[in-house]
Amino acid sequence: MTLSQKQINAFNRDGFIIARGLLDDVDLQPLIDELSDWVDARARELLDEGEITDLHQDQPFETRFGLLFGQSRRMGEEMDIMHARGRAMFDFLRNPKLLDAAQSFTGPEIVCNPIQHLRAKPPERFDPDTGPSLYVVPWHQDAGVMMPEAEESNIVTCWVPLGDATTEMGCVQALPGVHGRGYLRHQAAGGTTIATNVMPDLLQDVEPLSLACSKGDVIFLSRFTPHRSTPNRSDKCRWSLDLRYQTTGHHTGRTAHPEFVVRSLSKPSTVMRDVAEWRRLWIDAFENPRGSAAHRTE
Ligand SMILES: O=C(O)CCC(=O)C(=O)O
Repeated sequence: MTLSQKQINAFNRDGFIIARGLLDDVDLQPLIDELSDWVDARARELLDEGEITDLHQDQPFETRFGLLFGQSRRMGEEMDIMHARGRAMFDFLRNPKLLDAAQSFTGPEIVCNPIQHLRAKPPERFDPDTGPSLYVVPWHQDAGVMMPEAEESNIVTCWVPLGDATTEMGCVQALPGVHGRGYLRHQAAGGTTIATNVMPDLLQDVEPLSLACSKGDVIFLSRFTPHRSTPNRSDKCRWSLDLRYQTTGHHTGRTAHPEFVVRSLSKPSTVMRDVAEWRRLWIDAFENPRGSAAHRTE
């Protein structure tokens, strides 16, 4: 189902919307099962290496990763879409409900943009670092993590919780209405791209909104909407995907990594349906680096 005109108007006004109940367990459970298997296999590797001592195999999806991460931060290594390259993940990237909604912004020719992440934000007690990380992200616009060539590209961010993502769990926060100011200058920080953030003096006049979600909700964000996320003060992990879809033919902002066509009205044969081909594209990008994955800091 495409989004309603009311939802599109709200997106245009605020720079984001939460599409409540867009997805259900049929959409999410295959992915959760695949990720549970990934976590289990990784935990067994780390147990064999003597990195962890307790597999916590009876713990549910919501709590197991945090308990493992608390024993070794190496649990989080390579736990991302482009490294795990699972079949259920590939299928989810092409989920028709998600694409129908994204189509409201991109039109019917849709590419899956390669800037995408899986995040399992652990409870803060297992991740006591206070600095920016993949899990606690400073204020930024997605335009700030793209090459400047993508400034005109029609790219929408879809933030998909795989369970509840409450304020206590460190949900996304956004600044309403600021997307209308266009690209705001960003700065690099801490020597890591994870910390790219909007110059603080550009953001002082707007009150942040917490975008708390229930499982099944999806947040759509403009690439110019400043957003961040806060530490997870609960006992559960805050699992989420952040995906981006765009109009086919527009610059992706990340030429080092592969995009692929997920929907096409005019050329249906260009749609990628083969998980092996998707995996091959990512492996090739890592083994034969080219193009740019740089963030934007001017
Ligand atoms: O998931 C988060 O905590 C932050 C996500 C984010 O910053 C993004 O999707 O650009």
